[in-house]
Amino acid sequence: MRLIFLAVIALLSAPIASAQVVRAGDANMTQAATTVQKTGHGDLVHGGSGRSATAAAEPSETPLRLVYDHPAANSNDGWVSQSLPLGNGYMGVNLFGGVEQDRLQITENSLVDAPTDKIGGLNNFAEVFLEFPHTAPSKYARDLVLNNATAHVSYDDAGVSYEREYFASYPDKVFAIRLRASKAGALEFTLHPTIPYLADFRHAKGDNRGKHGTVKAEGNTITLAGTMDYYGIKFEGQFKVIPQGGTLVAANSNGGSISVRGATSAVILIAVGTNYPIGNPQVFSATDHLEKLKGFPDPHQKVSDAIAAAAARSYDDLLARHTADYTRLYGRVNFSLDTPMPSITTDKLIDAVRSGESSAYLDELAFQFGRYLLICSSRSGALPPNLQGVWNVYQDPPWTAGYWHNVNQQMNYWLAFNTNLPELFDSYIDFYRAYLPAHQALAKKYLTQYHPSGLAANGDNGWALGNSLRPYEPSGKVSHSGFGTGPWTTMLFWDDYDFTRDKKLLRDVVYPAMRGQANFLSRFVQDAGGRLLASPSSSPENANALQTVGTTFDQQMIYEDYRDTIEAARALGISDPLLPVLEAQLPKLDPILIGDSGQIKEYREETTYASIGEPHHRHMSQLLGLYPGQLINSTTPAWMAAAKVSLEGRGLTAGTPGWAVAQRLATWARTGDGNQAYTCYHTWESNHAMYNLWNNHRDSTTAKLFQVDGNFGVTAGVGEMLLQSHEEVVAPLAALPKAWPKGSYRGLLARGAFEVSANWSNGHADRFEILSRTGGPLKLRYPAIAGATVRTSRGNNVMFKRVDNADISLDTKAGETYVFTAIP
Ligand code: FUC
Repeated sequence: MRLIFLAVIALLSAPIASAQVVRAGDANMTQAATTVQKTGHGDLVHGGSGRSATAAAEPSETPLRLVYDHPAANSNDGWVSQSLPLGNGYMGVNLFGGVEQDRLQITENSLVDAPTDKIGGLNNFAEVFLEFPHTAPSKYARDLVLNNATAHVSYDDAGVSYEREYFASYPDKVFAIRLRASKAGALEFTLHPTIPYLADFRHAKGDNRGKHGTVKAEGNTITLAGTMDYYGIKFEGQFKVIPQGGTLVAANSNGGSISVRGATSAVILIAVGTNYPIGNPQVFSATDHLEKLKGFPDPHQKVSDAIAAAAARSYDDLLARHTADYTRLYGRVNFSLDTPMPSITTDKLIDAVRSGESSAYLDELAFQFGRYLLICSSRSGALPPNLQGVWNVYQDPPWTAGYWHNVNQQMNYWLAFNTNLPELFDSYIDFYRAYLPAHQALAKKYLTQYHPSGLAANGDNGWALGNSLRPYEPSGKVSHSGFGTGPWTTMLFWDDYDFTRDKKLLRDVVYPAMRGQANFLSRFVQDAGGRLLASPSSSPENANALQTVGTTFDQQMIYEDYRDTIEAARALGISDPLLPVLEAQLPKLDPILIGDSGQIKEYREETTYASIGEPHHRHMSQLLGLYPGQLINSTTPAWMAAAKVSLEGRGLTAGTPGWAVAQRLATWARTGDGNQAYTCYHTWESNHAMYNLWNNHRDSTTAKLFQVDGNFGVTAGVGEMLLQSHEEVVAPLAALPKAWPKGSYRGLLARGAFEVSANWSNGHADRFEILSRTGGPLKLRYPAIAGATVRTSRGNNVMFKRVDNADISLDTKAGETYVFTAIP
């Protein structure tokens, strides 16, 4: 058994095959596309040819593992910086991997305590302990394999090899653990799940914050169940133990536990749930906290069903189903810098980078780790990832582990599109569907408060979004952020369409969301000498939350929403009485002003750079038109030059949070400066990557704070270095740094639904392959690309139009791959 285990690891660590890029006419790709169309998407909320048709994992995939030679410490520091996160959207699990005592901490994103700004919020669902009679381990190893989302612990004790494998299955809604001993009958352990933070607690306002529950073992199953009082949440977890050989004893002396003796292997299955109804507006619309969950079924049935269905399958079958589901997403993109896996453990690798070295392997690993975390935390049928994804150990997590919309939540999804995981945005779409009615009511409330003359005669005022959303509470306006938070959010919806060209999604979801924002905003902006300005307006968190009019943040986000809404209506061929309003307002938004330092002003009242606000502030909301927006680009050279002045001004100073380093990375990439972008990446790796690669919000190793946005943000930013597609131009390797002279990638996604692969050496492209998922015109930009050879995957010559030496255009057919070689 040990041999099998080692063989699997050895396979994953096999040297990378030199040709990383999908060969022309890749069978996998075409086949996968057909399968998806035939099966009609199953779990997706919508179909359409562009959204998820893509290749399965390739054998030549870069093997990526986080590897350690010791367990995570059983402490807060251990949880934050050493435990390994797994998840299937429904639950997150932090794995410690101890020898005498393994600890698995479970999170379920709807288990929420009474919210206030700083306390309450997401709660810790369960602390699970596995105890072993092992005291003298040798050859200890712990890893997380990103290629198939499995984790492992192995060691020898008293001449026997022990190994555990862990994974979180989305299709089967369970977390699975398999324990094995190399000697028959040598496996012995006790499973002991507990409920953390059980207490009666009276909140300052008098609200009851109690949490009650019991853990009972019966037969081979332990049931952990209880209530969290404030919202009347019912929660349940079931733990089923299936040993091979030996005896099993359930006990209830000190909470429920199950002990196994004399077995050779065992499987543990875990399912969890609450009575939170995904996608149901009642949780937001009901104003009384105890009305929010009223009428929704106790989780007992769904948790029992999940456990029973999973237990009816073999472990190998569960693993195969998990792997197929996971690799269908993860395997779409490969990124290789042609570097071997280092022989040192991941914590030592990070130490080396902290001491100034650079590591191409860590560059690959951190990029794919963001994609891994999104697959673990953003699945249709569950809540979207919050500030901590789907991982929380605390009773009072930082900022309640809520959904913060003045940068954090948007950043959570930037990578979904350019790194080819668009359907993972579905969990946010479900969330939006649920919160929409409450936010339509807010649009009316804010218009009534600020601009009653803007109220719609027919009652349709669109929807307004503030900053902080929680699973049970709609957002309200806060003084430090303007209503640009809403259109910044619908930018994600537009990108979902623009990257996939899924017309059904555009019609059913994207257009109504964008239009609803535009409708509200068109009633909210006020005439000021011929200009239309948001009033009141503030630029997120800078200048002590100065409330003014027409900040660049609000004006740019409103501009982008109007422009994209108009384009969406055109793509749908629909007429809408709102469109002439938007067309008339758009030119009056005046979204960009250049100041006395040559900078993009953040405030209209600003003179020189940062004459208002902090020069090095973490937020740089005046640059959102450069990234993730598209207003500032190479066709607006004066604005681009001004954006660079502001970006230089913001700098990368000590104390910049992890997410803000990630935003600087992606924004520098949009200027085309790969070296500056890489400097940001390296800064993030050395100051913000913890030993488990989680993003440290702070740049201090003594006061660490996990926030997932920075993980997602660096992945999106690296994606922008490798491929850009704003300006309606596909531009591979648009910000390639000197640090990456040679490499390849496969399967990144560009607007227009193009899947792009590239190989380069000596800093110069050797080959591009571009799969057109939905057909249509392709404009391609790369230096001297007009001199390249262009063929279809079947080797037929392709005619293209030369715009200039670096720009060509061609018409593409859906499903065809175009191969560009001999690039001068
Ligand atoms: C915003 C940021 C902070 C933090 C918080 C959750 O307030 O400015 O840095 O990320 O959200």
